[in-house]
Amino acid sequence: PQPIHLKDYRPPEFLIDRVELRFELDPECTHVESRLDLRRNPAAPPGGGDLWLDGEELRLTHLAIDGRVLASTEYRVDPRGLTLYQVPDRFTLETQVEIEPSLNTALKGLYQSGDLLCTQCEAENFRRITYFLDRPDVLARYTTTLIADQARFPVLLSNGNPIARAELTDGRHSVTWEDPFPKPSYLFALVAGDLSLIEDRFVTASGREVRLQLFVEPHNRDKGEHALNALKKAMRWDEERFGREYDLDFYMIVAVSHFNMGAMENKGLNIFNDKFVLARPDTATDADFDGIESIIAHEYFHNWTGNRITCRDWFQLSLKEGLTVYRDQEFSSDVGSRAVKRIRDVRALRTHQFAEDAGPLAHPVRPESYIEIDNFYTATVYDKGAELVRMQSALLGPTTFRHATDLYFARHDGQAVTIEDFVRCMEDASGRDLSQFRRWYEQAGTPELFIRGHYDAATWTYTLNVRQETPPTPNQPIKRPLHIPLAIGLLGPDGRESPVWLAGEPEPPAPGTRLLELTEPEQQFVFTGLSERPVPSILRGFSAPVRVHDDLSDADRLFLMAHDRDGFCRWDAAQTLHERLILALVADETHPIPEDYLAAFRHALGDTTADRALLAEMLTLPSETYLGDRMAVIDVEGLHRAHRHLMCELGCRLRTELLAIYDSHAETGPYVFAPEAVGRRALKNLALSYLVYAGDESGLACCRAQFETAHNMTDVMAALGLLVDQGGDEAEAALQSFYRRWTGEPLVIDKWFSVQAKFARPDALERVKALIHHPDYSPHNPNRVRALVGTFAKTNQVCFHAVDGSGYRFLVDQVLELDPINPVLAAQLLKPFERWRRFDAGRQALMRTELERILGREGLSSDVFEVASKALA
Ligand code: B3K
Ligand code: ZN
Repeated sequence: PQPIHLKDYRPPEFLIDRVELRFELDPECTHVESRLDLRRNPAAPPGGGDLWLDGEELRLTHLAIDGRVLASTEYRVDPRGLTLYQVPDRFTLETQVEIEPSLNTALKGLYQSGDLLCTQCEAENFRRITYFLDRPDVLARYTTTLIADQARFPVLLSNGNPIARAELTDGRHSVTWEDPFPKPSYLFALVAGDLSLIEDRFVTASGREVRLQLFVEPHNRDKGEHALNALKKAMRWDEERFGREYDLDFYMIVAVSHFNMGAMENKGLNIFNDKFVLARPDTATDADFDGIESIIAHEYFHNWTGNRITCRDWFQLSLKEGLTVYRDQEFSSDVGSRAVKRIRDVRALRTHQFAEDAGPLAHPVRPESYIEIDNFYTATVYDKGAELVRMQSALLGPTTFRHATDLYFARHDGQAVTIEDFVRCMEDASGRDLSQFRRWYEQAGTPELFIRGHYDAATWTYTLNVRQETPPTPNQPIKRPLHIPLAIGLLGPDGRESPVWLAGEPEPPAPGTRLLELTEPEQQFVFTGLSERPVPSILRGFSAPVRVHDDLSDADRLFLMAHDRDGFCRWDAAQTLHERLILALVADETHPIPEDYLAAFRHALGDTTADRALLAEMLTLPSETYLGDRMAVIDVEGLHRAHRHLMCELGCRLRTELLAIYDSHAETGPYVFAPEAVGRRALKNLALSYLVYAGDESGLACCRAQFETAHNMTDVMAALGLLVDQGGDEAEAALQSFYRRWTGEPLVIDKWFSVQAKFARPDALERVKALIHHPDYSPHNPNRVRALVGTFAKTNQVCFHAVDGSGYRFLVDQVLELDPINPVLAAQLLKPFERWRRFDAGRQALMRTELERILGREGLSSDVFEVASKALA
């Protein structure tokens, strides 16, 4: 397979103004008729006169221009598309094709999910439905008629508004939909099936009524309320915070059980992985409720950032994804706790994106080339992309940033644009020069900041020396300095904020956070007016996606953990303390647990006024995967031992405080999903886990009781996980009763699969292998595959990286089996191999052999080929 390059972008030679589609739906054989009004693009340089249309896996049965059927000499069909020789400047093209949704196991284009038919067109799958200029810079108005058997497919949906319905004589019916907004083909959607409708309404700021329609399979009717509430919150928030109103009369969401990703923002008709829609307190955890709220919001926000203004080409993917992630993060911060949201996002970024940036598939937020665009829906494009928007909002300040987004919406509505267009709006609205900032979009790799502080008692000054350096990444050996916003505070010995007063300024500013701007390889900042050595609070709110190496002492960190007003920095100080301790324990098992560290923990647990969720985050140890990335060579067993040892020590030495937390945070009354209640459950279950890891008998008793009696899935799963981790008959019995209780709820059964894959039990791999043959396992359901195989490879570091290579062989066997079925999913599963060079020589050799085994397979998909070959390069 050949890579595609950003530098080769050419405007389309033809444009499509109108699209009329007619589907005769049938899982075995669907007929698709299309009429396209095409015209030469005045803005494109003259081409050769031929027209290329994308089309894959289509059986062409009819082809006509302006009503005249083409002779076989006038066109050519190949596996990637159709060439029409010497076409007029303006014409109507008619095609008819046949497709087979029931055989579409890749879940790209039109496919069958259970008894439903649905579509996934982003990025380049519309071409699996009909011949088209399947690129995001071709925007057209669509009218779509769906025809299907009325009994089997009573609900027929597509984008926009329904404009006609008819019952046909042969038991079929038809519905015609019209979407008034021009859109790129990747936003096309249709759904057909026996769906149950849950309806609500929303009145927009300007007084228009929008009908909100959630379609689920009938047995899931009782699991839609949370998603609809989240949608209404998101709609209101986007009006208030970004001035964005919804633009159609209907907003439809359909939940399907077979889906490669989280959800899809098709215009007016979102299609969701049902995992991110369906929730009831007894079936979904707090994390599930949270995920639903943010993904519902994310897809809704795409209506403006993605749909009204879309991407010119797929290299610009972060234009819509980075910006929309930023928007959903802000939404979650506003409706929940800002500090906790920030901490979770930073944890995810540091665990996944930093690893990506440090590995063989590192790429800039705006990549320069790709083989398979499906491989570029990455943490870098999404989450680092969101950080770049966040940094621009910080540099501009809230008011100017809002002017800048207003300008972006006004200037580019209805267009397919580039990241450059977005940054230009930031500049034009603010008058700032962001030319150096743009490097963030081009340069891969995580910048590192080396920060040294020096206090001079004679002059009452504190000097911070900051050096920045970005390590080389594949194909980018030389890195240039970046424009980095660095938010800092200075704390006095009493814990109060000092003014961050730069020498040379006539007056001190008010005490609090100050945004410094780094632009040089090395810079010095001299702060004045400090009668005592301050403790610096560095990178407040995680103001830039960088790694910081500072010279603070453990005592400084304990001080920050206790006093910093910035929730993120308080958490970060605690995390660094945990990390240093665990790494010290890896080096020396007998390393003592410092008394002041224990005292800080004890103090935090005793502080009844502190935000429960934030406390839980602070007291959660960094994961083994994250800690591995902090080592020169990942010591798999050593890390696991040290991590366990510390959990166990904390459980023993803080037993009284932990039991007190457990008892005082018991669930009373019915489940509510609200920040306070979620925080209480998180802290309680964290306390329980320390106690159980310590082998504490009362802790174990609480755990058993919680598993038996809890009414919400958060508490049930917390207890079940701990029981499974302990192993033995009790674990087996708990798993059996859980399974019996929840057969018939696939999303809960996913949890049953994943809890068995997750823990570092000696028999974990054998168990996972056995579960592959369980009647409920299917390689055709991505959620199930991710729950079992994905959980094992991504979170069970010890067993996946077993020194005999058994984990690697297992994963590659699975990838090779899945590749012909679903290449997107197969490539997703390969992700853990991207870190292969970070391990010892023995494991590296084993992983290399497995990656080579993949590349030796004939007929590999381009998705898996790209990941495996780049990983080895
Ligand atoms: N835009 C979709 C992702 C599509 C992935 C295609 N391989 C979901 C989202 O980011 O909202
Ligand atoms: Zn998105």
